[in-house]
Amino acid sequence: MEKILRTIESARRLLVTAHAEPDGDAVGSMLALGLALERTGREVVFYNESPIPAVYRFLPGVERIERRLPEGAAPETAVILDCAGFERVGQAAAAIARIPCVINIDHHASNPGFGTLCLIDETACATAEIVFRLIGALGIAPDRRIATCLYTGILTDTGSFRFSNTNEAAFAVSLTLVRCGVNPSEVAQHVYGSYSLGRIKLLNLALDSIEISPNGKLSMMTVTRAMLAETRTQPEDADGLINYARRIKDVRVAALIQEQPPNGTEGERPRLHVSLRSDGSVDVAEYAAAFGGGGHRRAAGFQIDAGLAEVKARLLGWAERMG
Ligand SMILES: [Mn+2]
Repeated sequence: MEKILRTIESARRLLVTAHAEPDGDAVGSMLALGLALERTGREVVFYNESPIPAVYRFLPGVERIERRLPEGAAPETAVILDCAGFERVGQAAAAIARIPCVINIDHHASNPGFGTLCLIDETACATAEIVFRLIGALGIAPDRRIATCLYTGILTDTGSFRFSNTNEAAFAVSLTLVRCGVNPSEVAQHVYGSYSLGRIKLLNLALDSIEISPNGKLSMMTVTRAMLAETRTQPEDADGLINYARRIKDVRVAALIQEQPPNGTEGERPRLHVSLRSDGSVDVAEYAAAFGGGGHRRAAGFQIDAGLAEVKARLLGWAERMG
């Protein structure tokens, strides 16, 4: 923490980024830290390779997030937030690796500790909790904008204070953030209040795709490109749909298998992204790690170059081995 504070204090130009296909913690953490650093007169580039999900587009500063690294920006320091592995920043990983100092701030237990400096606290409920502490240690009092970003990170990563990572700090930090001007009902309305018609139609198709393993321990939900095209939705509209598959009685692990957007090469087979959620009795991070993925005991994911049928067969085989 001390070294990170000194490094950030001495930097004039910084890049803040988070994992591709960002969730509320990724977007909230990068905006909060970036806005706080700008308040102290530093130049900040906000970068994320993916479109920001519609439900997070209300966040202050969200219009500043670039999907391409601006040419000639030359930041001295990059702060990578909420990334279980360096490659999670996406295609700009190689360019970011050339930035002289890379700071890795995260709460995933599987984080290998990449970067020049790292601050990994797996007991933190969200990366936003760590960013809150960091901003405080830099002597910056969060204003309403910064507080709203941090609160959104904590709210979404704890599943509205329902998941097992909901700790004392989730409430203590949230109390401070509310005192800084956050309006919890307004944030909840943005994040959970409204679904577009397309997203409801996608939910319908996704629910219809649910398959359960013969022993009832695993549920699988599939979102294909054809479903997105039919409902005129974007990949990020599938965010959170896995929770429906997870809530089924007696299911221990839910898997969301999602076809990835095309990479532009002719005749390519869609890559699949598999998100896993567990009730805590099965370590899904361990399973994901076998495919080069990562995450937490109860929430993890990986990418795989294989057909849908093959991936389903593998998952079903795993379900059979769940004691
Ligand atoms: Mn997180």
